[in-house]
Amino acid sequence: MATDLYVHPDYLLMDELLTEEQKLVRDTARAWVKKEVSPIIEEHYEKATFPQHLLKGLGEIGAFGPYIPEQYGGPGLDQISYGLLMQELERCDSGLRSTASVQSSLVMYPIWKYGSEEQRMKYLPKLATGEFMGCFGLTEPDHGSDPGSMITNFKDAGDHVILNGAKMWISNAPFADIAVVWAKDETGRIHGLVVERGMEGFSTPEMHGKHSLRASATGELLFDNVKVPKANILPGRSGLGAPLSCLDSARFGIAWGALGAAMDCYDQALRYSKERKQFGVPIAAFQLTQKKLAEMITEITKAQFLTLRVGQLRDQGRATSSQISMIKRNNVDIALNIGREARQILGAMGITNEYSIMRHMANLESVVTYEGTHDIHLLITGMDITGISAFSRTEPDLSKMK
Ligand code: TGC
Ligand code: FAD
Repeated sequence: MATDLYVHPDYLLMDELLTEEQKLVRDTARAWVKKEVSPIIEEHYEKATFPQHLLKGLGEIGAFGPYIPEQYGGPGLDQISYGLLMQELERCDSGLRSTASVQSSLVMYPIWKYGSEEQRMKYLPKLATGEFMGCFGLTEPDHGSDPGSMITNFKDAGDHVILNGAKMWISNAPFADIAVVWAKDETGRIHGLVVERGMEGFSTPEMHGKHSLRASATGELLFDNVKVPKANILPGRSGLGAPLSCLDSARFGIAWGALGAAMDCYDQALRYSKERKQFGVPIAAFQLTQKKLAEMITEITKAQFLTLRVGQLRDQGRATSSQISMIKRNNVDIALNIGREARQILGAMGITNEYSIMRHMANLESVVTYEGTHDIHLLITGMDITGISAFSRTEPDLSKMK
């Protein structure tokens, strides 16, 4: 990849609404990414390897559990800082952000919110530094958008439970030290269990052949009569709402991250259009190029303010799941469209690995699917504004219609 010249677009002076601490967190992450990640990311993407040597640095910039309180080893930052960190990581590569947002929102968050004090003290400080890495097992081979139908289950066996089943498409699985796994008890109620690498009957085969998110490791989680101590069950919450509340936190980070990818594509297209000449003038002089760039910066600016507002609401404890769902859907959608337009502005150069646009586009095809597909998020908004769930397997309750 060419030298990382990224300058972030701020058309409506959003920086003025950020605190000094938030800007410091963002700028530190940006400088670290430019120095440590930009020079090597293309090679890892092409070889489909995850740059594991970056884990310590990710911990040092606060990317693992940014909002986890200091007493558990986290930096105790606010939600907007978390968002800005994810924005900077995905500005470079969605896989890098995936690793950090899974660790933060899908592993540390449930342990912090629903774990016992012993579980918090045992896992959180090591997860914050990257000494321990975690993954999150919700999706199964036959149950993706409908996780409530999962079949992974456990049975009571005295001081431990016996876990059986399989999870698929799990980010970080191949190298994770622990997995937060969602499984049904004998009554069919969903619980979170912390499964540790080394437990007999637990394996994490890597999945290969991805054309997307190639610099992130994805795997399966297989449970063959795994003995999990009861002390590893998260006691604080059960039911499908428990994993879905973790998704709220992760989707919030993804919304910021996708915006980062969009800004990177725009920034490269703008710079290229001013340098590349055809018909004797920079291609930026053509009205059709300007239309593309003008539409990109408009969508980016709208998304910046949507995302910041949900960040403010989340910091106040007022952001709803549906609001977070909307920004995840919107920001990934605009990022995909901006990637496509930016690629066209670069002509043939746009398909090469000298620029990150094509890599962003391929990565975003995963991002638009995981953490709830675009269409599932449309239906979440639909449910919120009508009061009727389109996911119902039975006749809708029309008395709840808004
Ligand atoms: P439904 O009946 O609507 O809800 C069941 C219970 O959950 C509550 N709930 C939520 N609670 C907290 N946060 C949310 N976002 C919630 N959404 C729903 C709900 O109130 C209810 O509670 P209760 O007390 O009444 O029981 O559930 P449903 O079975 O109809 O499904 C709804 C649906 C489709 C929206 C949901 O299941 C869904 O979001 N599906 C998408 C699945 C998904 O996003 N999977 C993500 C897997 S993890 C991942 O992709 C990581 S990628 C990581 C990376 O690399 O970055
Ligand atoms: P399906 O649910 O089979 O959906 C297929 C199509 O049907 C989609 O277009 C969908 O929108 C549509 N559809 C489904 N139901 C409806 C409906 N009711 N109405 C309208 N359309 C519908 N999961 C984890 O648990 N942990 C992870 O760490 C993780 N990491 C991932 C990493 C990558 C790279 C990828 C690609 C996925 C990851 N996932 C992870 C899984 C991800 O969350 C699922 O892929 C996603 O939830 C969709 O499930 P599915 O792929 O089974 O698609």
